[in-house]
Amino acid sequence: MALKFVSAEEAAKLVKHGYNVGFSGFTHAGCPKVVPGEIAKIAQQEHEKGNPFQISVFTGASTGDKLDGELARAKAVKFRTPYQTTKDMRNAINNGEVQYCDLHLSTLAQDLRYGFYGNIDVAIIEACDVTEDGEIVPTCGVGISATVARMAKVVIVELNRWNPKEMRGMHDISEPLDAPRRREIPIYEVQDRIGKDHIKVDPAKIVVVESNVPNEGGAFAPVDEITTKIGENVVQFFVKEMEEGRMPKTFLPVQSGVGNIANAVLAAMGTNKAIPDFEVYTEVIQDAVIGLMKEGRVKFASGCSLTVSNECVEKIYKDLDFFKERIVLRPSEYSNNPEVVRRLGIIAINTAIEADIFGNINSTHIMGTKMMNGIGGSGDFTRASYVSIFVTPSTAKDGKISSFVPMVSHEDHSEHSVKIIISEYGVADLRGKSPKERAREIIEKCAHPDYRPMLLEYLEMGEKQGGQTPVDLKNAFAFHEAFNETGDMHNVKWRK
Ligand code: 0RQ
Repeated sequence: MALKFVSAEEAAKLVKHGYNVGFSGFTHAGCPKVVPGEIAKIAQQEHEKGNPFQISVFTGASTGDKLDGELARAKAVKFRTPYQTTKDMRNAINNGEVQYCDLHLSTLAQDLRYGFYGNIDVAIIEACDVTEDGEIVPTCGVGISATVARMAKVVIVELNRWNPKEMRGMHDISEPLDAPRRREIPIYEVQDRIGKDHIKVDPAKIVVVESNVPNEGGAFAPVDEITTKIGENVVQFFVKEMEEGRMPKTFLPVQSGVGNIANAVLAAMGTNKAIPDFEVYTEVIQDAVIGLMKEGRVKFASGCSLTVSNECVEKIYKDLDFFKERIVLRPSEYSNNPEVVRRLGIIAINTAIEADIFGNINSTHIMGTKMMNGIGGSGDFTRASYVSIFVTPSTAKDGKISSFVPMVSHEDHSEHSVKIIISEYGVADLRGKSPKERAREIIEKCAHPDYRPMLLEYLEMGEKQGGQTPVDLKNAFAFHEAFNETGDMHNVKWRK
């Protein structure tokens, strides 16, 4: 059956007000780049006529500006899940225009199948190839594509020729059975493949839009003094763990979060030869992994997306035979699956916005209220990992904010899941410690020296209250209040 080709403008008309729309991709990688802009135009035209036009947006993770940015600026989004990172979507969430449900990324595809959000009306999938019998080959990100493409009544394929169709073979696509018939996920080693190299749908529901648009991958910030020190501290921790027999000398697969700090940590791991050549089982594969793969330091990477700079993706495309043997891109419910994470003994390294002195982590909210990005995959990995690590610079905003506070203003990862915290000052090992012991460990090893006396003072006030966890409720948010009132946490005032 011949595929139906239409313009982006025509395809966008298939999306109606009130629809649930599922998009491909994971971070900017693999997201559709031309149809969302046309949907935004329709929304603006309808709004000008006084008509409502808003959709619910379901994706693997965050997306690029051509998706979240364009739709948010056009006020075309009613509901958004599970993760976002663009400035305009973040603002729309924080000013109440968009209802945002921040979700563990591994759960969305399954929650959609279980009907928690209703049907998917239209799926929009970026592909490097599509065949007449309905085989769709994704590009740099997979996310929830297989599920939304299967569930949707209409599948708009953005055939983006910027990506070579020889990418076929890099993906491993399947969907698990739903409860109560789910079986084990047969990934026993990082490189195991359990699915197909494409998404398969009924070709009758496909319409194809051709495009040729580069990815939106910006370059990483150069590694600075603080991120370098954090990276070195992570490496020192691993070396000690191996020396003392708590981590196998052959090492374990690594997950690392997204962003500059995570990239710097991986780079530090690659440089230090005390760390053996290692494997990566993660969600986002960043530039550092690709560089280390070329050097033979990273042996294999399983991920959900190639979240790399355009310069880096071009290198991958020029050397596809090499990279197809060393990279597999999976749906997020496999790349982030807690069953697999626990089985493989993954080392989870994620970044915190703030940590409290008991080891609770806030990954998402600034001063407890404003959404930054979302929990992403950090929870999928942290809870199930062999050892969970959170990294953060000891301060933010020129030292006016301490990343270590008496009580987190929002909690994403609890003290029960967090094993190690690392800042540029050192490594706090929370394993086997009571809350009081953890507090001293975090203050002494990780907090900025400026804030240590204040944190110790708080701890002593808490200890006077008695109990297992030395919390002083009157002063638990004194650091945050000082920042909100004076713009600087140094000006903390205790309530007596
Ligand atoms: O602000 O952007 O204005 O400069 O937060 O912080 O230090 O540059 O670090 O880019 O790695 O982001 C936790 C947000 C860190 C990210 C978070 C301000 C700081 C800066 C960014 P500016 P940095 P990063 C894999 C796993 C949750 C999801 C996750 C994240 C900006 O890593 O979203 O882990 N993680 N996913 O100044 C006020 C504080 C602050 C603060 C930092 N205490 N108070 N502002 N900032 N700490 C990815 C996926 O799931 C796809």
